[in-house]
Amino acid sequence: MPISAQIRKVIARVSTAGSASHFVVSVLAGLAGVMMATAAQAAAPQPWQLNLQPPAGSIAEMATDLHNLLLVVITAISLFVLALLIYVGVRFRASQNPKASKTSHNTVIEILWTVIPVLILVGIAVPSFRLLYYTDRTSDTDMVIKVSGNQWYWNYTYPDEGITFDSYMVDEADLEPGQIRLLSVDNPVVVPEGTRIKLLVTGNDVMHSFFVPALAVQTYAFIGRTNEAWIDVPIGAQTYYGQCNQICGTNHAYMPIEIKAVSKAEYAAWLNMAKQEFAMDMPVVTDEAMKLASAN
Ligand SMILES: [Cu+2]
Repeated sequence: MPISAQIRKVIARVSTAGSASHFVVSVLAGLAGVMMATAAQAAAPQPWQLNLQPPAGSIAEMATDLHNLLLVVITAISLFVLALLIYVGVRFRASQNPKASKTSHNTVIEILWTVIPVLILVGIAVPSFRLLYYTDRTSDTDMVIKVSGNQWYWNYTYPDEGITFDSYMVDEADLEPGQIRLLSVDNPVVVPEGTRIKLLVTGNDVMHSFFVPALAVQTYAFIGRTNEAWIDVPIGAQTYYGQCNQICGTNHAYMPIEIKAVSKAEYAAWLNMAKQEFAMDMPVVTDEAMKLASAN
């Protein structure tokens, strides 16, 4: 069942609980509305956007599901605590309780307020760890892209294809129709649709962070260290935008990420062009068995 349908179901259930929950219903309905509205947009931030960007691929879908589950849990807990506070405030107000109770212990309640939160946390840990280990599994990928953070641009290397290129933000004055201010770049990362891609993320100077919200990937880029991550690019021509997510100096805001998912045929055509334009200096091992994607 899609998440929006799940939320509607929760709303329907809450609605039957009575008019006291009217406010919660409005808030949840609003959130569901925003989620459905954003679901049709591009993989870029929208003006006045609430909630996450529409998820693309299995990782982002799992992350969004976890986020929505936690939203329900945290809303329920907050409302429960609020209700308790209002109850004790009214029930035990000074005018009705001139002689205050001296009660300081209640074993049953103390056990309950320890055990129930523990059970909630264990319940949350299950989907949370499932997602964590799923994002960690980088062996089952089709291709490899090495991402290097620099002050203030990204460099992308396709080791198996023998290409490498820098990717700079397009200045506002040079924007062409269809390009997005602060997000479009001169050389986007072009990838074939429906592909699982291993990312090897590193840095050449200070700390950066490779962050593409719609694909639910965020990996730090350190000098002298290579972090592995993977993205599950779904079927469909789509451009995914991201930004450096670690303050890295004056132009931190001006080193966006643009990942362009295209059809396999378009990718092949781009690769032909890229092999001319972005060829690496070093000789490359092209033997199928030596592909990095197959190395675990
Ligand atoms: Cu940065």
